[in-house]
Amino acid sequence: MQIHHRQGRLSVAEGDITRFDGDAIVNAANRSLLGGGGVDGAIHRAAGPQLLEACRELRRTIWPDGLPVGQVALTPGFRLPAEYVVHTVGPVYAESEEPRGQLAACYRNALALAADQGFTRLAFPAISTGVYGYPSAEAARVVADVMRERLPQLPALEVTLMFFSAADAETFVQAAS
Ligand code: AR6
Repeated sequence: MQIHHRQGRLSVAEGDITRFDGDAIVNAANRSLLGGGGVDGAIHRAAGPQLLEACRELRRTIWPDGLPVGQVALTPGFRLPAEYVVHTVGPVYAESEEPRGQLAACYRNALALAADQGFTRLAFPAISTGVYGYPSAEAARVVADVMRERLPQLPALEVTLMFFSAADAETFVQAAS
């Protein structure tokens, strides 16, 4: 399934983000950057062990205390079809005092990094809506607002929101429209 919005520059798709063949995919990581379950685990498995090594290097060099919530870090995609991975850390919904601002920061910072790098095709998973417990419909409204705000300023970028199930994609479309 693929639903196009905003002159075709924002697509809502259902599928496995590790199969996305574009400039970059976004990873819903954790602060350690050293892998985990969910989409993070799937991305590490598909990219191969060099991804973990690259993440360890980020910890050694730029982020010794881990990646703060809402920030982004770039690695190659290694064995993934996507050339790069933009790692970010979403808020844990129940523990965050400003989940909305933090979730929006993940999307804004990933878009800004992609634009800086000259990427034209970028895919996001539904950050924080799995283990981190962010309600899907609420997250959808945050994501839609960020896209409405930022995509007009980033004319070269095509964004795909990749949902793991049709139900999640449908929730997004309902909540965002
Ligand atoms: N492709 C696309 N979406 C996926 C895939 C996939 N292959 N696998 C899962 N999803 P989650 P979070 C969806 O839990 O809530 C990890 O352990 C999933 O259905 O992966 O940000 C990290 O290391 C859900 O809608 O990320 C962190 O510790 C969405 O991706 C923690 O989980 C996000 O679910 C981060 O939790």
